[in-house]
Amino acid sequence: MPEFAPDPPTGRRPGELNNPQQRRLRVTCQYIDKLLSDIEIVLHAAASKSPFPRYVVDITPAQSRVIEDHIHRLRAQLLRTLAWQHMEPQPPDIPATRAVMTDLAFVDIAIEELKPSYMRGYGAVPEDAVDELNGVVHELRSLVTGMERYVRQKLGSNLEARLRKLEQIGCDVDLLRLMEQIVTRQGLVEFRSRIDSIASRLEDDNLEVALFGRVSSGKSSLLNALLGTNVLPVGVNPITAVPTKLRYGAALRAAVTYGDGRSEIVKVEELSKLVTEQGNPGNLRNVVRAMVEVPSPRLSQGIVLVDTPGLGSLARRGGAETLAYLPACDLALLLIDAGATWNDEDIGTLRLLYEAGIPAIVLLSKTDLLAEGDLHPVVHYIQEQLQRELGLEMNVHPVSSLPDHSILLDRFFERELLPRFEQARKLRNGSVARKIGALRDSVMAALETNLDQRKRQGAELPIDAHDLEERLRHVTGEVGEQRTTLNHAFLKLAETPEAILDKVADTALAWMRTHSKARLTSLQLSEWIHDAVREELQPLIESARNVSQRAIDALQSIARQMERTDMPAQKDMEVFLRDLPRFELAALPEDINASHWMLLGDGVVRSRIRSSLRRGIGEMLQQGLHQYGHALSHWNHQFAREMEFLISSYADAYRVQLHRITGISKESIDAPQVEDDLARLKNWEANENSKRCENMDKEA
Ligand SMILES: Nc1nc2c(ncn2[C@@H]2O[C@H](COP(=O)(O)OP(=O)(O)OP(=O)(O)O)[C@@H](O)[C@H]2O)c(=O)[nH]1
Ligand SMILES: [Mg+2]
Repeated sequence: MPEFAPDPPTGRRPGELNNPQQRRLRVTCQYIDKLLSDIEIVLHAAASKSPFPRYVVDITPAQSRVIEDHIHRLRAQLLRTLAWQHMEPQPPDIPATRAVMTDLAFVDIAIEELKPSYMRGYGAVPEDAVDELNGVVHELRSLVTGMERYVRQKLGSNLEARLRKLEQIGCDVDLLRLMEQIVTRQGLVEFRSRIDSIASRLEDDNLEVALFGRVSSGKSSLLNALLGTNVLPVGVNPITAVPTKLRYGAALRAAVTYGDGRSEIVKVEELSKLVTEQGNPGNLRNVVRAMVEVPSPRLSQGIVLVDTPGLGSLARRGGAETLAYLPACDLALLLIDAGATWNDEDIGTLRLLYEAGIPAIVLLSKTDLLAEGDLHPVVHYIQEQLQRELGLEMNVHPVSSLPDHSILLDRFFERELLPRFEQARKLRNGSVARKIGALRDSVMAALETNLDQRKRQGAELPIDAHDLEERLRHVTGEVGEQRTTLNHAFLKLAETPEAILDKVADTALAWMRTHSKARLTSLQLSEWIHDAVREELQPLIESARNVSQRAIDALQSIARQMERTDMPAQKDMEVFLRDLPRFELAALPEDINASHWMLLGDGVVRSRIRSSLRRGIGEMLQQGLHQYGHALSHWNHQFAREMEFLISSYADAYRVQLHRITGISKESIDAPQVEDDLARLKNWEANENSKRCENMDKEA
């Protein structure tokens, strides 16, 4: 080494490049590697199943191998190049799942831009193509959503873990697990969402028991007494303004959900500020639901009790759209106040429950208020009324929330509620078992068609596959578009306080003229305002129900034509429609005294009523409606998501089966494996029975 050679800068080894130069070297190597990967994609094009190939394959497999050997050498040299500068390739830092999700998000955007509203940029879309185009969009989208779901749920490992957990708590999931394995092995992805939803049903073994009854009938007090708590606010004035669920938890805890979908844990002492009419007048804070966890042994078996705001005058009116306001529940308790006179609201609520197919138990509350000998005649009278008005033969159970009368409540819980709860659980298990059975039938049908495919091709088709496919597309499109249509309508409703004022002024005028009265009380006005909002909402809810009903009808008819047993039921949809938020005005409007207008013409009186209302509550109405619009929009989002999932979980499976039958989808199959899987499904029951007998023998 020459004597005066300068020292290299601190830390630098001989022959080493500076940092930017090293970075450049690394980036270039990475870039070259990426281009090599592109070449690999080109080489593999011949083997790819893509229906949109980019390359004309002019390379033989042997040539392809030689090129790959070259790539291999080039990559080895890239590594040597880095090693020369004492560097290594950096480890990857993007999770593959995130990359897949990002690409799927772009796929989703691309699909969205096929919608008629975007297509119009290229010229008018023919009227007769609009529905089908929407159908095309939503068919594609449902597949992307299914894929996203799968990736998000940890690529199916999640489902396995869930099934294991279910097994630990004593669920019989063997058949479901076998189907999951077969579906994965045979690439029958169209069944995954249904396996998933059956697993969710099994996991959610809670059964909801909701308390109904007029304002102040004692619902909240009864729940407190039943659970040995005082967490629910009670009082003589209308109290409960937000449906509140009580479920088991190791410690007392409360959470609320707002109209915009946000949830938060709140202090138990603060609950009353959020869920009561006094603490949160007109529900200005826009709470849509509350949940309290209570450490009561009575809840530990999975009973969830639901405290509800009374249906009030809604119940008297009835009608299909009122059903939407009912909280989703498996069993209802209707409280009739022994201290009040019996009225047709109680009948109305029972009728609503009956129409919604919710089994109900009738309770006579506050029986401590009755004199000794009065209990029996009162119970008898109510039973008679139920028989006369509804034709229902029902027992009425006396209860009281006072501690001295706790025996009544205990007896009711043990002898009535628990058995009914068990019965409801059995019903639910039966329905899940039927769903699993139907799924097994359709997985078998899919496997059989795959085996039979060659035979079927060219053979006479027993059904008009083209027509069925078109109908499926129509259903998927209509349900998929519903979310947007409803959302627009809800937000529009929220921005039209003027239309509500118009309606109320009309009603008020008509009432004044027919009753020759000049005073409009604040209670009357408030009720008319609520009615007007509901009337605006009603056709929207009706149309949502109609679209959903039509879709389910269509799927059922398609399933029958395809001789399938797996199909959605109308009941599946009714549950999604429930829990519609209710509109509440923050305060009562003032009375209107119209005595000196009475002699004026209708037009003038109407416009005076209107301006007086607008002065008094215009701003409040506007604000209330605005919030209501958001709560509705959030509800719609949830409803649409569940509905789309339900529809696509069936429609996808039907569609794929049609493709199989017509030979459009040509799956390369491992025939012996398919036969084996098919045999295992076919012999499932026989095997199960013999296993059970063996076990019984062993036990004996
Ligand atoms: N004597 C007697 N009073 C009761 C009983 N249960 C409730 N009350 C009283 O009835 C009133 C109303 O009770 P709540 O439990 O708030 O009634 P609610 O049905 O929840 O009322 P809302 O939430 O307004 O619909 C309160 O003043 C209670 O103290 C009972 O069993 N016996
Ligand atoms: Mg209450």
